Amino acid sequence: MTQIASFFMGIWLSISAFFTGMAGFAVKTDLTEDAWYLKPPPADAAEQLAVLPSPRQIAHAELEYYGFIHFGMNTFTGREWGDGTEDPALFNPTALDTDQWAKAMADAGMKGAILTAKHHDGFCLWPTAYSEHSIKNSPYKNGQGDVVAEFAQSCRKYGLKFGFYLSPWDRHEPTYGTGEGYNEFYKQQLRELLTGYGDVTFVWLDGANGEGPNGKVQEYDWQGFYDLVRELQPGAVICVAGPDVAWVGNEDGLANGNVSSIRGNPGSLRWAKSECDVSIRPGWFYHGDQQPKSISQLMHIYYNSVGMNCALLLNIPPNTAGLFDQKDVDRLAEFRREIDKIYASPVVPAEASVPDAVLADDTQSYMLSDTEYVIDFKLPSRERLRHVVLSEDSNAYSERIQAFSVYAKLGPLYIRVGQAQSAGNKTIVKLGTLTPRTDTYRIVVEQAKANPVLRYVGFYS
Ligand code: FUL
Repeated sequence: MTQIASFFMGIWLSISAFFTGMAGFAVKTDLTEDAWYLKPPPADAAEQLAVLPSPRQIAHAELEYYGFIHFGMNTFTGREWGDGTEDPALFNPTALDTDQWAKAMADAGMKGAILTAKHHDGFCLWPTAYSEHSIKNSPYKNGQGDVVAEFAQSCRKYGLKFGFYLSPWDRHEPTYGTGEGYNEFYKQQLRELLTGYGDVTFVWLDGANGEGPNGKVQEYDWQGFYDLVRELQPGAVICVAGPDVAWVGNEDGLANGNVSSIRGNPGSLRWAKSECDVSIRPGWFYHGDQQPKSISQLMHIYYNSVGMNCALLLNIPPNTAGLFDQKDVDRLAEFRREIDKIYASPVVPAEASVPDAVLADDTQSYMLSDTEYVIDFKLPSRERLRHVVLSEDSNAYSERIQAFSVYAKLGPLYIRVGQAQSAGNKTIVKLGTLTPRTDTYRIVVEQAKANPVLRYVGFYS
């Protein structure tokens, strides 16, 4: 039996490139036979299953797609990393309008936004009491301005969750590299941002790190920073150099394969969904000679982030006027329209081998029994589906599915038209362009840590 199975597996693999690069032929008609398709769970499955998201991580996962704003001294010097010696007088946006940013992001379908309150050059967009290197010594509003406050208010107005980036690496601050002295300074700044601007949803702690101007390297009191965030904004997630949300590992916005939210090594596993950060332009900061990414690049990013159980953090850099470039606003709107197309035509199966609970995108879920890893769906009519969306009830049962495939039935054959690894909170399977028009689809769970608990299976034509 095993030999026959691997023979057919070989056929799948060799023909797969013809269909989608992911798809392939299965010439068996009964995939349940001996469950030969099923791979064993990993050795540490039990430990992994005990790892669950916290309430703040659950709330964060629902946001899916949110904005990043890199704005500050670099906008005016044309650099990506300032060295901290810049004159605050250079910061002078002439038409700054944070409502324009927030409206563009909300219209784009984003659910939140994160502003660089301080980048590595140390220049602060709020009038901090702890440094002179800030907006209060700039011509903007004659030193009376506070971009963090304006932005937080615009986020509230347009229904966006608000967050800030406070670079731990500070190339201006003289105490940087002194240890305790800088840690206290940093905590004071954190405290100002955590207490002065209403609800904070994201605290984004960047991992880039270098020497201070004095040649010293700072030893951060990370735990002290985290404790302060927990004390003052218990609902906020601490991202990247923090415990709640992990960096996907590149700045291209690409997960490159479904990513599990369970991280770390056996014995010290923890939950942290990956976040894919990327800028709509080549730079994080605005440079007039750069152009926004194309729609096909952005859609590739969407499928490789939101579609792969990750969050998407898309940066839009305001220009020296203090506005989003109209080209970026238009591209964001176009991106929204393309994303909406994925979900525009749901097809609810007329019959399914699992209860209806999984066919509705709500909070009900269903645990597959040992004999239900092959799930059959009959659509009301023949359709050439374009996407299948699969969500596990990972909030309550952790992530269980590690590999699954989607098949379309053509005559007696089941053709594999899509494939994914861990499903998690949300996986979008983009089906092959040669998917046949049929009313019979099948999902096969090929590997799981324990019986999968499905929250939603959605079909879209
Ligand atoms: C990096 C920084 O060095 C970049 O300037 C940018 O802020 C990016 C999001 O994170 O580590």
